[in-house]
Amino acid sequence: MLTSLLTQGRSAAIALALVAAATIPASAETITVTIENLSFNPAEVKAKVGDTILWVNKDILDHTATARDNSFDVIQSAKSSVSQTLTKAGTFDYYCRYHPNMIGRLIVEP
Ligand SMILES: [Cu+2]
Repeated sequence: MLTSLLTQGRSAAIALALVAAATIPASAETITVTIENLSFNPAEVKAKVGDTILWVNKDILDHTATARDNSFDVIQSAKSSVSQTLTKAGTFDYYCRYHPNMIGRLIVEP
């Protein structure tokens, strides 16, 4: 069925896309925070509960994203990525336990 729809050309494809957009609920997003040269970029992120933060550590050092209120403590090994699914709403200031002047903020809406 999909193949036959695709062969009906561009207008059918656009109609299919519009139907999909109307019927599929907004899904969780993945937001990338890159760590490079001992800083989080972007340093402030707005997200929603259910979204995922993909921490991409480009440094040759391990880092952490540690919430000041201890809500989370994500260890970011050197030259690797780690995912964190957001489960709690709030404004979370975080820092790196190894380099405490590395700071950032996650604003998580319900
Ligand atoms: Cu660090």
